[in-house]
Amino acid sequence: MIELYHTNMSVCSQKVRFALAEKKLRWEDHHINLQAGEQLRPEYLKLNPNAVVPTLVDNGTVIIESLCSSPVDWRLHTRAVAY
Ligand SMILES: N[C@@H](CCC(=O)N[C@@H](CS)C(=O)NCC(=O)O)C(=O)O
Repeated sequence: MIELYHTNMSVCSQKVRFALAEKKLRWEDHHINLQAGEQLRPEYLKLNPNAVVPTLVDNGTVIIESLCSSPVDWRLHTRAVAY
């Protein structure tokens, strides 16, 4: 299951939503309210220590850079980075 932590008024988040829509992938929505400082909550910082959105979690693999999830298949990319 893909989970996306994002916010509406974020171009970085929008790029990932576009990629997910393009790939016709279903995802679980976790809205982060930046104005309320939700990106600074300890549980979110465990996922993304940079305290920014988006954060994509794909079956336990955490991706915190939007560029890694839009132009390429992040599953392949993650494997490429790992080696
Ligand atoms: N390089 C990161 C940058 C992410 C980023 O800067 N996100 C902004 C929104 S577009 C953010 O979360 N800002 C939170 C803040 O400034 O507190 C990416 O592309 O994923």
